[in-house]
This record gives sequence, C-alpha cells and structure tokens, in this order.
Amino acid sequence: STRSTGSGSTPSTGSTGSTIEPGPGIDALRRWVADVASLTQPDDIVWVDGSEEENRSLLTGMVRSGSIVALDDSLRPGSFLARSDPADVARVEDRTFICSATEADAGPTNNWRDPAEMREELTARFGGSMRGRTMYVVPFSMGPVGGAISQVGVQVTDSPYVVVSTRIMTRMGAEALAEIGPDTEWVPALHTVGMPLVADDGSAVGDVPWPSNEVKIIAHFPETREIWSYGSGYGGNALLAKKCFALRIASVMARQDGWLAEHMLLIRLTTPAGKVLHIAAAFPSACGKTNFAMMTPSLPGWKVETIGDDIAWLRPGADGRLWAINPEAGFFGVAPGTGPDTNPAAMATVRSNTIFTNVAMTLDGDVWWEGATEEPPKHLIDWRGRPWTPDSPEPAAHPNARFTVAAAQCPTISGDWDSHDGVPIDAIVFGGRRATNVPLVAEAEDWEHGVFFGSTISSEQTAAAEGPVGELRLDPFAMLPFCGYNMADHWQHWLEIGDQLGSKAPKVFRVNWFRKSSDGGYLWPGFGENIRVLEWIADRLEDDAEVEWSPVGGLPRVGGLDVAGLGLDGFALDELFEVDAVAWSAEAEQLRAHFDRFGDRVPQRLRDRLDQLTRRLDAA
Ligand code: GTP
Ligand code: SPV
Ligand code: MN
Repeated sequence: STRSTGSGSTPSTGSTGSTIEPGPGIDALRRWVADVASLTQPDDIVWVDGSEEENRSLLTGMVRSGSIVALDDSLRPGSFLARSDPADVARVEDRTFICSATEADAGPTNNWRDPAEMREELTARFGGSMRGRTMYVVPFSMGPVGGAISQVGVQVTDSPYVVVSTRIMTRMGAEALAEIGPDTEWVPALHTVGMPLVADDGSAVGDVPWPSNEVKIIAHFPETREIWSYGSGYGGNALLAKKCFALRIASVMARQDGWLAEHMLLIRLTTPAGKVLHIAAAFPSACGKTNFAMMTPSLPGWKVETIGDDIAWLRPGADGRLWAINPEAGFFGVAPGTGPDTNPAAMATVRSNTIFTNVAMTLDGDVWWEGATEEPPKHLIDWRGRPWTPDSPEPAAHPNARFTVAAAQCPTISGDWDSHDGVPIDAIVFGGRRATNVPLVAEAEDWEHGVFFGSTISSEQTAAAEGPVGELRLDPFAMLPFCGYNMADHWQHWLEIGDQLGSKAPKVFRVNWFRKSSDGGYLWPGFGENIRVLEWIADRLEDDAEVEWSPVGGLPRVGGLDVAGLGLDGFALDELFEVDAVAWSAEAEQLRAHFDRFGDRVPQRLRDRLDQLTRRLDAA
C-alpha cells in the first residue's frame, strides 16, 4: 500500500485553509496537511514513504493512465518518458514571485507581490484545486538526513510525476519524516497542477497526460519560509525542493544564519601529483554546470569527480575554511547536447532508472535528443508525440528536455559526495555564456574582486526559462532567477563571509567556454578540454603558474595554459584572451547601470571595484 503513516486519509474538518500557518514540529505538520486538504479537497491523502514498492506502484499507475511511457526494458531499463504540455516546458520567471514584507527586500530583480494579497489570491486558486485527485504528502531532506547543514521540507502535491521525481532528486520519505520532531523547523511547500477533475458544478472533467493550468504562479514567502506553486508540473516550477527551497528560501535562511545557498556545481579534482582540490562553480542555467561536474579530462593523470551539478550550500567550518555540500540527491540535467563525446559520464548515468522529460523516442522504445548520436535516427517520435524525420523543421527533443536520475548512478560520483560535513572549497569559479569580450579564464585579485566578478556575470539567455534565447542579460552569481532576497544584499553577504574567512578564503576565477570567432564558431573546444583551464587554476592555487594582470583580472602568461594538441592557432588563442578596452568600457557602463538599479544597497566596496575597472581601462 502507498498509504503509510496513517495520518488520516480523510481531510480534517478543522480550519478552513484561509489561514494556513506553518510552524515547527510534527503536530504543526499534521495540522498543516489537514488544512491544505480542506482547502484543496483531494479525494485521497497519501503520506509517501519513499519505498521501492511505492515508487513502482506510482510509476505503474502513471503508465496505465498514459501520463508517462515505459521505455524498452532491455534498451533503457527502469526508465520512463514524460511529455509535458507544450506550454509547460521551462521555468516561468515572469510568474515567479518573492512575497517579502517590503518590495525593497525582494529587490529590483525579483517580481514582488504583497504577501497578504498573494496569499489571498493563492488561497482562492488552491480552493478545490485537487478535487478528484490524490494529494501526496512528500517529506524530504536537502542534504544527507541528519547532516550538519541539512534541512527538511514537506511538499504537498497532486502530481505523481513530482513525487517520483522528488524521490530521485532528494532524500524523500520515511527517513526525512522521522527528522521532524516537535521542535524541528521544516519548510512547507504547496503544489498543485491546478486542474481539478471535478468542475465547480460537480461534473467530471477528463484528465490529460500532463495536467497544468494556463495560469501559473510560483510564490515564495521568505519571512514565513513557505512556498506555494500553482499551475505548472515542470522542473523548477514544481519540484519545489530544488530551486524554490534549496535556492530561494535557503538563500534567505543562509543570509540570516551565516552561510550561502548557491547555484553551483561541486567537484573534487585530483592532480597528477595526487593533490586533491575541491572547486565550486556558478554558471547560469544551461551554461555547462552538469557537463563541468562530470568532466572526462582530456589530459592524462587528472581526475574529476562529481559532488553536485546544480546547487551547493556553503558554510564556514570550525577550521575557518569554507565547506560545501550538495543538498540534492539527483540530477535534473539538460539532455540536448549531451552525448558520448561531450559527456560520456552523463550518458552512462542515464543508461537506466531515469525519467526523461520532453526528449524524442525511437521506434524501438529508446530515447534520443539532438547530440545523443552524431546522426539522428531516420524515424522518431518527437517530444510532442508526433512522427519526426531528419527533414522535420523542428528539433526532435525540446531544447530544455531533461533527464532525472540518481546521483549515485553517476560513474564519476565522488566517494564523499554525501558526507555530512561536505568538502572544503579551494576555488570558486564564476562563468557565463558570452560570445564576446569575456576571456577564457581570469583570476580575481582577492575575495572582494571575486565578489565583483560574481556580481557582474552576464550571459546569453538559454531555453531553461521562458524568454528570448540568446539575449544578453546580467545574471549575478548565476542567481538572478534564484535569489530569495535583494540581490545587492546578497553581494554584501558574500563580502561579510569573505571578511570572516580572511586568508582562508578560496581563490576566485571567472571562465567563459563560449567565446566565438568572427565566423561564429566557438573558439574553445570545451567539455573535457576544460581540464586545461582547471590545470591552470590548480597551478595558481599552488603558486606554480604566473599571471599577467589585465584590467579584467589575471590572465595566463603566454605558454602558461597548456593547449598542446588542440590545433588552436595563435590567432584563436589571442582572440580567446583578448581584452578590448573599447568594448570593455562599454561593458563597464552597462555594469554601472546594473549597479544603479540597486541604488544605495550596492556595497561601496563593489562600486569602488567598478571605478577601478574604469580607471584601468582608461589607462590601457
Ligand atoms: P542547468 O541544469 O539548466 O542549470 O544547466 P547546466 O548549467 O548544468 O548546463 P549543462 O551542463 O547541461 O549544459 C548546457 C548546454 O551547454 C548543453 O547543450 C551542453 O552541451 C553545452 N555545454 C556545456 N559545456 C560546454 C562547453 O564547455 N562548451 C560548449 N561549447 N558547450 C557546452
Ligand atoms: C535551471 O534552470 O537552472 C535548472 C532546471 O536546473 S530547473 O530545475 O527547471 O530550474
Ligand atoms: Mn540549474
């Protein structure tokens, strides 16, 4: 049976749900679940336990109802394909809200709504929203259960897809529930796809494979640490443990309690000499975190092990260094572009027990996406379920098609990926997708300069969110869509963490794999060749490489970066590192406008760094 903790499958008749009050502890949890049920009116309540048996029965039920397809068991064992509604394929940033008490606390880069007004609107929308459906109560731990920096949350959802996905992405079920004692703080997260199966007049509504609503609202209440998500079943909109909790709400917790919640991958790097280094890197969505985290180094003797591919929680440790954990337990990775040459580790990870969303299907029941093989199969079913051939005008997989798979299945996973204390960080890397201006790698002078790097990341927009792909935007700390409070306060918080770390602070770097030549091709081969940049970073950490200081940071000296065998001509190398003072002066003016958006919340130390950049460019 999937009914486990016996906390009543009949909704409580207690309060009306208009005043859902989160609070610490298990009694508060029971009350909250009862209140949500009386508001949303599901047919059934199921407390999930996370067991294998429960998972199998959920998947079987979804196959039977047609909401997912079982892939061929010999080609892709234990794996499934979900096709979303074509209008529900990515995060919806313009429908994502930070409902802090004051608008200034959300800051100019977040959509803000008055918390009382939003609560009222959501309460109305959630009213009866689960009629005819099952409401799942999903306890989860972010970070290893009982770990020093771990946190628990409970998501209520009417989507079984969300349940099976959360089981992969977090430590979900009985163990997490057992963490919630009378005094435990847990984050309540409400989710509905917003498509009840019973209309207001009582008539039945037919279900669809991917229920969702035209209206989508992803709301966060930082002061009460609550999440309400309405109308979407997709990824970051619906798997609330991920972006909503582990970044937006956690960033608020982290600021209050002296740690950091960041959109960062984590790796363990072993040099040929046997030196072990841990590196955290922040790149915006669909800008290479998963690929970097699973890198197969092209240089002999180097080893990269995966700790996390999307989110890191970092905290100063007792030894004064910065320690980090991956709060997740799985990967929700971009499928297109993932192939045996670019990311063999990811290809091996998704061989089995994987939920694919919006990829194409082969006629024999396997999956395919652009880049999975060099040549596409002659016939496919595209991500919308339509026949597809190589002559079809549209891609077979949606550009934001994803795989959901357990981290433990990754061949490059590090032995200490789920250690309770995490790993000590040696270097922090910021990156973005920039066709121009930004050099392949640059080093910050110190932590403060590194915070300046982070605060000024810009990147060309990708398909990970709704919006114009390719448009350049400032994405500070790769957190533009994920910071739960005023972004300028985030920069101040980073400066304060640096003050605390002092000489034990990690070194900071900026990278750009995506610079293009005038003919439009990438100048840098990327992927496994990115080890060459890591080699230079490792050498810098050991004081083994020289640096040439430019207005935009420290660059490798000529010959300092090992490019042997890449076939890059001197011209391409020059282009990769060119710092064009005129173009950068224009960029600096954009950065000034970027800072001005935040008014006097911008730390003076960062403004000074910008002035310094301008002075250096003028002198160059
Ligand atoms: P999210 O899961 O959205 O946060 O994305 P991510 O940052 O993990 O990006 P991911 O590694 O999935 O890569 C996104 C896209 O960038 C894929 O199509 C990759 O093939 C491509 N990509 C990743 N690394 C490189 C690289 O070094 N060079 C080039 N040219 N493309 C890359
Ligand atoms: C991202 O967009 O950064 C993702 C995918 O990792 S989602 O979970 O949808 O946010
Ligand atoms: Mn991401």
